[in-house]
Amino acid sequence: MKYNFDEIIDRKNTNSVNTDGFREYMFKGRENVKFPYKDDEFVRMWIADMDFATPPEIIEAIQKRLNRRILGYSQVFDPDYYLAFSNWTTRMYDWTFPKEQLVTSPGIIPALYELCEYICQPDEKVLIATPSYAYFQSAVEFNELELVCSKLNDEDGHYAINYEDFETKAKDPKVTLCIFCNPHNPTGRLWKEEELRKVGDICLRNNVWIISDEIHCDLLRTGLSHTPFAKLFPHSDRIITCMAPSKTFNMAGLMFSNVIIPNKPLRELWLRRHYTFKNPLSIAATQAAYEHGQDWHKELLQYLDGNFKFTDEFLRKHLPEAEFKIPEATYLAWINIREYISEGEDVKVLFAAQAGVLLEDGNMFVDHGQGYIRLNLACPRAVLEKGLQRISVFLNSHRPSMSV
Ligand code: LCS
Repeated sequence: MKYNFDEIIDRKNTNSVNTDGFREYMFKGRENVKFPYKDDEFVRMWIADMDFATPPEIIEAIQKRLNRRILGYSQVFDPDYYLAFSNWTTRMYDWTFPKEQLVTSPGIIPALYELCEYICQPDEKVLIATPSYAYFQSAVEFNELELVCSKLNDEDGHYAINYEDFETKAKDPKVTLCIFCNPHNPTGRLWKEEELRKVGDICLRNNVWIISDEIHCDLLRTGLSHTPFAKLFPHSDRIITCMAPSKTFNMAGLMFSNVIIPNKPLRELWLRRHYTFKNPLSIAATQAAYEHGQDWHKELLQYLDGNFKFTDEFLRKHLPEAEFKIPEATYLAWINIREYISEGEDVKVLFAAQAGVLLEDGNMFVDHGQGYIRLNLACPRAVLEKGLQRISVFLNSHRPSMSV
């Protein structure tokens, strides 16, 4: 390996949410909870960023831009930015899009907030599939729109769309937008073409716009490939694609994402309303990621494959009643621990207090996540091993019958 994913990097005192902000972010309102661990004694497997260094090619590009010494108002003017990104999408997904359809945003979350406002009228509803990344709900409710949830079928840990339920909900004339996570956080499903086609047909037939949030689309198990939703419906202008370098290259703090809006009036509304200036370091970094990040990305996927294999073997051996399938996408492990935990237990606090592990409780994913935990596996193997060991020691001594 050219890059060292085993390196343990100190993130303390870097204003990182992961290390410096977890108390405020995870335990807001529970300030009285005391943990028998110091901040840097926790194993952190919660928020979805990685404990690996951002690729050196990106750091160098930022340094090069810094050497130009002036950091004034900036936007993307260089046509090479579009070329870099569209070459990436062509190489990775055999898909591209016209240059004029590309806008950028300081993140996909802010884009979701804006797009809900621009697409929906005040009394309309937005359809999502649950469990779901919680910010989908926040974007909808912030805009005072109604959230409509279609539960994914959980067939022994394999998640699938319940088309009948999805269509019934999409048929409601007040449902005008679907926010669809492709691939899916938290379950890690990489939707097949036929699944996307069915969902797309239902939405478009019922005049429902689609925002396809594809932020996890580069984080697949080796050998698998991602299908952009919009690729399957080239004649529709009602599918908006969100992609970003933030998850792929561990640069979420640079706040720079791509939004592809084929519909002209919507794009013009976006351009009129959206704050136009960009961080010059983020532009340089993102362009470098798409131009020079390929080797690092390949090795990252291999390392993640190894972390998933390790986790799978570990769970089979030490927590045989946990249900887990290596996901097709994301660096997140969605694990059913119903056999070990009682309903109503404060899972996040329990793991922090008794195992010294920071993780996400399935209940944080809008609906339909009860009994699950989500672990972020994008960390050095030694950290992963430590985290899993702590989890297994804790769960094996904490049967539901023994809980208070
Ligand atoms: N969309 C999805 C599906 C995500 O999973 C995340 C981050 C974002 C958007 C955030 O986009 P940004 O605004 O950073 O461009 N997911 C996280 C998660 O599951 N835990 O921590 C972050």
